[in-house]
Amino acid sequence: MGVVNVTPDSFSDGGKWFVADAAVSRGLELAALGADIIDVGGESTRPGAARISAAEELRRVGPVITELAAAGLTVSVDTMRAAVAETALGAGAKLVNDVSGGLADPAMYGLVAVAGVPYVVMHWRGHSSSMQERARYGDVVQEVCDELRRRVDAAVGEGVDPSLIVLDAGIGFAKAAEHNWALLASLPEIARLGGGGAPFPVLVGASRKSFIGRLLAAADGTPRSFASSDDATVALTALAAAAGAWCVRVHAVPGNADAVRVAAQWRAAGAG
Ligand code: PMM
Repeated sequence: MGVVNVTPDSFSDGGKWFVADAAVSRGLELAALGADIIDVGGESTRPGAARISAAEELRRVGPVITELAAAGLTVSVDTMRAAVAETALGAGAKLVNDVSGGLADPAMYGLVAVAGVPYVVMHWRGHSSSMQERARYGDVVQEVCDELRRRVDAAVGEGVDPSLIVLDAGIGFAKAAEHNWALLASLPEIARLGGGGAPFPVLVGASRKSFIGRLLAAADGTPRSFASSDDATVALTALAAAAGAWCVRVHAVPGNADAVRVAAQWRAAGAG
């Protein structure tokens, strides 16, 4: 999954694709480079970010989704708002990626249930303005699994088809670095929500996040820049895909697409 943030201020690529034409070109480029899905978002979720209106969100993503879908790409909409998701699906999006897992908008599950599209349920504890205060866990893997289970049960209770649910541990969302690493090392457990049932597909969104920059910090403690952490993102992609991740959400596609193919071969050889 290649990321197109139509925002002035995202984590890692803020501002670059804020103009619709640039965003469309970027989406086409990411698809040509090997992304199977293009994830288009209009609302920044960087820590501390303030919300924008639904009208502004739609103004940003609507034309981009329309054009990318018309070009034949598989588009997902990265939104917490049912109204934005509904318009995006009408414009040709095929998947809803909800970083709030349905918590931000009570109308989301009903919309997804009727639309019958794949739905990414991400672990989330509140809006970006205050999320890092909520990065408190005893056993982070268990708590994330329990909280995701509650979201899945609520979604299914409102008619969402469980076979269309994709889980995401929400790397960087109300998480400190140690929480991110613990969750990444527990993808098979997260897929089964800490229990023994059938696994859900899992999406991993670790690309260019600040815990990678901190791991790779210079000797004086200066974190590695976002754009210079792409090799490390590729390493994470290989590990996540080898652990069974269904999808990785990334900003730079080529190395990650290669890593996914290597991991698929690795798994196939092991299974044989
Ligand atoms: N991260 C961001 C935005 N959307 N969606 C999912 N499912 N998972 C994520 O981890 C995720 C997301 C924020 O990252 P960016 O601003 O660097 O794109």
